[in-house]
Amino acid sequence: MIEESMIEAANATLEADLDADYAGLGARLARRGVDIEKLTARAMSFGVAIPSWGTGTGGTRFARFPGAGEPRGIMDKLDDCGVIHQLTGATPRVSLHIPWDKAEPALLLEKAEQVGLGFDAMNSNTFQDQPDQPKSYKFGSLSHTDALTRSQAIEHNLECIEIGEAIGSKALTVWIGDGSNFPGQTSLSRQFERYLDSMKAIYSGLPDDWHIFSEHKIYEPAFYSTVVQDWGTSLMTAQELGPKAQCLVDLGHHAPNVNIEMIVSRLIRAGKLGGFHFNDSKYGDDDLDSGTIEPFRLFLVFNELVELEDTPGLDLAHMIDQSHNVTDPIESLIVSACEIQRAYVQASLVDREALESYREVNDALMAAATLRAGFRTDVEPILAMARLRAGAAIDPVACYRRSGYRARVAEKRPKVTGSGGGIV
Ligand code: LRH
Ligand code: MN
Ligand code: MN
Repeated sequence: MIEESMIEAANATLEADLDADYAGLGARLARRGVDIEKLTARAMSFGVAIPSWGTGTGGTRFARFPGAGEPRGIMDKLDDCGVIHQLTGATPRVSLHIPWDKAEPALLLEKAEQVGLGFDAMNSNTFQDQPDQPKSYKFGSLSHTDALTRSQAIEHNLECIEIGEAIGSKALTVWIGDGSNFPGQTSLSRQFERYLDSMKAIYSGLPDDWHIFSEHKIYEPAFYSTVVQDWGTSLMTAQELGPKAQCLVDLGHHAPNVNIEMIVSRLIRAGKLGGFHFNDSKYGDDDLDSGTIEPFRLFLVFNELVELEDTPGLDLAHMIDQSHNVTDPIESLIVSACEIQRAYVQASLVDREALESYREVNDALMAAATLRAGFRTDVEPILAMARLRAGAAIDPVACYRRSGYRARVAEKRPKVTGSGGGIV
């Protein structure tokens, strides 16, 4: 972890400027009838979970170029996540992926407590084969034609729930790579039936206070058809399973230009939105840092969330799901967490009464302008003040660089050489 005194010293050099910026923004917002303190309180209450798998350098199917001090396993990953939360104050939980992060639950809990973190949704993995696994997932997992392969995948998901229960998680996210690469390769209808039956078996093992999230993705690794390819299939699944089943929206899992904020709105209407995997993309499931390509789209998603935040039962799991190829993953995750929090605060300062009144009289121009006014407001002083008040860093990336954390862990963690593709 980073020394508290180091964060305090870094903040001390920036605090006077921040106070001035905060006062200036506060005065400007007051003229718009907005109380800056309310926004800062909202920023401080916001949290997004870090994906354990995001702390290592990712890769493409062509190559992976690891950096210095790559985490050796889940304990190192939790250390890195602890640093991210220390500096941002916005990432209080970690989402684990099994079996990548498999460890003794007592040790996971001990480490999490030591670094000040909790656990968010568990993720199962039936999109890869593990060395000691009897049945292969080459031709599918929960929807496989072979009953024994399906049972193996079901058992794995039940094991994820068991580990999750022991560490205080309350949800399981299921994403499968099942599908087909050739027209005719599989029965689109029977494959989906098999998937539903398997999901029902997992659902029946779900504790009462848990949720199961179905995560859709348009394509990849299957390139002709994917079993859970869109929110329609995901919603159908969640509705068929029952009240503990909900849909998870990964921002990168849609065709280009799809109106994701509208999907969000529809899923909330159905009472079936469970959570997010935030990331950004240009072409496909690029897993780029949140808010770096289409910040306006991220804002529009949060605009729906804020507009509908009083919907009874709405309790979302906000998680990041990124892959970092050319940056230090800790820095990318810090920046992403701040960008997601930024979109939330920007959406929170939209004048909803004015927006509604323009909508009522079909004043499209002023409605759009009212919305954009939120997006165009530079809320950085609010985010920085929220961090300062939480004991985090005013400028988290600068503080992280100055701390020398990466160099320090690189001394302990063996150098990893580049290899072929893969996401872990
Ligand atoms: C699939 C996905 C899913 C996996 C993760 C590693 O593309 O988004 O959430 O669990 O990536
Ligand atoms: Mn995802
Ligand atoms: Mn993905």
